[in-house]
Amino acid sequence: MAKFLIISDIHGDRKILVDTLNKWHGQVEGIFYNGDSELSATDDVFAGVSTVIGNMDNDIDFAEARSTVIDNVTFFQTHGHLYNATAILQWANLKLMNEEANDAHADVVLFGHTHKEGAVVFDHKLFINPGSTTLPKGPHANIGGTYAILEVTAEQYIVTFYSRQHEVIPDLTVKVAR
Ligand SMILES: [Mn+2]
Repeated sequence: MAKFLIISDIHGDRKILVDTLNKWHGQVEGIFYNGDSELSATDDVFAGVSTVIGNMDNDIDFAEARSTVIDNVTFFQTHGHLYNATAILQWANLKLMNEEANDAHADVVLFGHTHKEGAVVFDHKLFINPGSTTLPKGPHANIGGTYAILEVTAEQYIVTFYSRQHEVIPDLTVKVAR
């Protein structure tokens, strides 16, 4: 079993990122930060963290997107604004990200931008938005901010969402077959 930490859209709230990284240090096989940190790409906090650029990031040294393979899982990571990820009345618009993810042969797609947490299977891939730790939107904004842990077992993907206090939000857990 492998675990991955996924966090996004801190918008300058460096403290929650440091706090969350400390909390999961040594317990995850990969750490993904999905954009809109408003920090420098070379900030110490990003050592060992896979990052991408968000629409509010000024440092052009952040990558636009990345594909990463860890433990036989291929991840496609991007913020979402470059692929029109924002949907007005739905959770997110996955169509353009999906085309890019197909080219990357991705199993799991990681994004942010909408500040709405969720995990869904679309076109045989698991799309995960951890939400924003700091400026949450959508029906679960009252939680006060979220991030996600993905567990990959031989048979399943399990996505668990956590609050800023690192407490599990049980109602949001998503389990899907691999
Ligand atoms: Mn944002």
